[in-house]
Amino acid sequence: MRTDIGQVINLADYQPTDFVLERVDLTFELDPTETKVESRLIFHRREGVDGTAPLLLDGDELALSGLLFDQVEMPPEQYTATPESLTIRNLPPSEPFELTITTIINPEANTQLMGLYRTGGIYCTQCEAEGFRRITYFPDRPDVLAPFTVNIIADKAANPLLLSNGNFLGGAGYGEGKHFAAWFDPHPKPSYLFALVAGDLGVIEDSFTTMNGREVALKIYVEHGKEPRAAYAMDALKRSMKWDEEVFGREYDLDIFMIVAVSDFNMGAMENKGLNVFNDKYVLADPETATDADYANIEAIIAHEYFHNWTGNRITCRDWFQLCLKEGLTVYRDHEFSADQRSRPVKRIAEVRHLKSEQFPEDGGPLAHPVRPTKYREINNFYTTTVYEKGSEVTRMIATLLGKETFKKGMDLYFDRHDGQAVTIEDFIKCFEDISGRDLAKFSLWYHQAGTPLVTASGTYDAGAKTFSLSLEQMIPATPGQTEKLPMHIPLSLALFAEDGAAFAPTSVDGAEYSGSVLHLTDRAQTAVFHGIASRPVVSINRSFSAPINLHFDQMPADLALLARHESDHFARWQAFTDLALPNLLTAARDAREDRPVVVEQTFVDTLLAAAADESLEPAFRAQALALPSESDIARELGGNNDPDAIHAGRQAVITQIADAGKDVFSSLYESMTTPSSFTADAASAGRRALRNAALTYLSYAENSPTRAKNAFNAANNMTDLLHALTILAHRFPDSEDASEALSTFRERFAENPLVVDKWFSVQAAIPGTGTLDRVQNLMAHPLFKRTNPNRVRALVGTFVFTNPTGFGRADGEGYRFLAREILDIDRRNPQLAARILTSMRSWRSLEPIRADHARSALLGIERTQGLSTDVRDIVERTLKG
Ligand code: B3K
Ligand code: ZN
Repeated sequence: MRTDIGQVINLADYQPTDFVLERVDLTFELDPTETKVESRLIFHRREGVDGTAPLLLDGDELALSGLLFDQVEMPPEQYTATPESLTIRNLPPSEPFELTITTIINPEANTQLMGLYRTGGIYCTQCEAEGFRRITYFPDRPDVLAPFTVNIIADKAANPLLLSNGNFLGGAGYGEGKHFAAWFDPHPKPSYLFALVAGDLGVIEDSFTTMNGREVALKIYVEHGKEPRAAYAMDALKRSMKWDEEVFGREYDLDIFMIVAVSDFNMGAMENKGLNVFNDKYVLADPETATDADYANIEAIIAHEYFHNWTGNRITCRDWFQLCLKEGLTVYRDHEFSADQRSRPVKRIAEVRHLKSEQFPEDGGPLAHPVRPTKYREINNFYTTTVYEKGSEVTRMIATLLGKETFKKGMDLYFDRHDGQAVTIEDFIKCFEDISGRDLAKFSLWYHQAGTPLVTASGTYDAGAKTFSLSLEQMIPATPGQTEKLPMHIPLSLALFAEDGAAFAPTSVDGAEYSGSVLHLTDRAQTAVFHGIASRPVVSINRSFSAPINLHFDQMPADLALLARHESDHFARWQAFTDLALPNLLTAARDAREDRPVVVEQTFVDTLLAAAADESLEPAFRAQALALPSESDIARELGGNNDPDAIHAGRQAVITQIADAGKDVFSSLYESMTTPSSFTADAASAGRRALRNAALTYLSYAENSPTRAKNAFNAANNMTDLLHALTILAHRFPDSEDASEALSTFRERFAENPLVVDKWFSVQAAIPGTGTLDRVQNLMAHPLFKRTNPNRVRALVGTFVFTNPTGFGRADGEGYRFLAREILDIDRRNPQLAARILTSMRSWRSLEPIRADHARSALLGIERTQGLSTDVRDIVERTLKG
């Protein structure tokens, strides 16, 4: 493991390699502890490069066990091998040459889960970002592309399956008890897209006929016995393939597409060419074990990895600074896919909720960085919500600015112009500038300036002139390393409504470009004047969340109530509910802190209950309106000196008042929002379940009794309902007999199913209140807890530190000290996982002083520890400094 302080890599230092890699030919002789890797590489020196420059190859914890030059052993004085690099001198000035590099690696001992490792008897790889260098010495960077041939030799009985990227060339027996398989991937690819899987797995098979009539074999490999649970993933895959043809004109390009599900995986999934490797959490589903949210995630992640085939694999990143080129764009594509498969406004609401709860705190804290960063110490720490989700929002803004059709033409140009290349954000933007003729310089700043812009708006109506003037001002907060910010091009989707809810059509607009109902804010301050407005309008700004900004716009509750009832954009309706809810929640938190009674505004309660009962609205939308901003949303809006206990108490009081006022509405929803007894995972049924469960939550407050949730738990015939009832019992009535009984029943019923056991841990880790820390510590000693399984660690430790502000953020600081101890323990095995969990401290500065002090001490304790991984060292230092 790399435990140095990590060298800083700067975008400005980018240089192409001195040598061009022409071909890669790998042979693996698999063995649990001594796998032999023979890599034959054909290189030639790049034209114009100094004829004496050495060849530098990357390594990580490697030992060289053989090196041939054009099949002849290389004299030791010609090279230097260390665990981190192989440097070869005196190479030919221009003609191609072949190197054969042999390394021996130990997959069993690889607990970092980077490179080649073994999980549950399965060999599998994870190479992005820099894992390939843990397999063999290689120019391990995304701008080195070559076709790969892969030969795999392994014990036949233990590994009937030998898989790699590309098309299958053939296989045969190979000596006693062994066999081999050969794969060829004709599409030049960087090493991070390499994959190998070997072992004994079950499979489900299907096929897809592409738009040009080519047959593609589809295979999803899972543990034996779990095959039926991969059916939904297969269906999602076929829908993704079709959608990418219809919407982006992209066709698949190999004879076979494979997905392998494994249970020990550091993230969600990986888009290796033709051989995606997945965390089994995002493949396996059936009604008994998966929630509606699980189904939606599976659909989205299957699509995401598949879409990478064009945005990431065919066109890849020149260097890791360009990560958002593939990630932001591919998230945008998977968001659009899910919106088309489900309800567009409900999907948009969920996306914005996620963006605000995860990315906004990152952008407003010490770990803030631009969508395209300019320096890093550990690239794995930049697979962030900023790169992914804000990166997706930036892509969405291009579509909003240019309009769907021009955006599509720009994408076509990008695919045509750059297929087979490793490119930059500038290359991407240039395609849209060329196709639209628009100057996107001010827009491009979205990639380079960190921080969530604050747009302040105020409006005045002139009845005599029939004009409405809207003044807008943008401010981008200072972030680490960036104090001065320039104004950016912000597309604000905007509409004006009359008292009766009808939209005004302005006769003209000056002061700002307003086209296709998008107002273009390009200067620091601008006033747009809308002419021909017959009466005082109610303004809806940033409809569909057209720009990822914070908006300060003082609107009267009555105006918000009008938008909540009449906005044709349902996202904006939901935004109006949120804008009505937030001041109530903020006031409640302040009142709770001062021991004052909490009183909720009547307009808010009435509007919310009217929407809950409004049958013209889809149930999923109503469920979203009823799910109030979370405790961390409230903390973010309060902005500083935060007391998690007061925020929690205030929010609970608000919920109780809504529940009391709406008891009848909620019981009738609970009765009426039933679904057929045979479960279907479609969005409409999921929406009905979501609304019914929201009603159940409110009823648990109104009735202040576990009985209804207990009955719901006993009656549930699917995981969504079962888990919801369990959550109410555990979170609302943690000390009740009913809660402990339900938790034991749940554990006993699902003890053999690891993904459901994860849910059992998560529910308990999220129980509000100071007692949960003890519970979490006891659970860590439970026989079902597995420290080596990232899903399990995330389910217990991750849920606790990320989603439980009152439990984790205890006033005595015990939660922060617990985290510090766990980080050091996890870091010894799996630095990436440790670093990710440590980002839960990103908002420590906005805590009240006593908690902030405890948090700082815990962070300092980590920082002072010797032998930290580069991953954890980077996060802890930035968290303390920024
Ligand atoms: N590209 C991978 C993520 C790799 C993370 C490496 N630390 C999955 C994805 O975004 O599709
Ligand atoms: Zn991705």
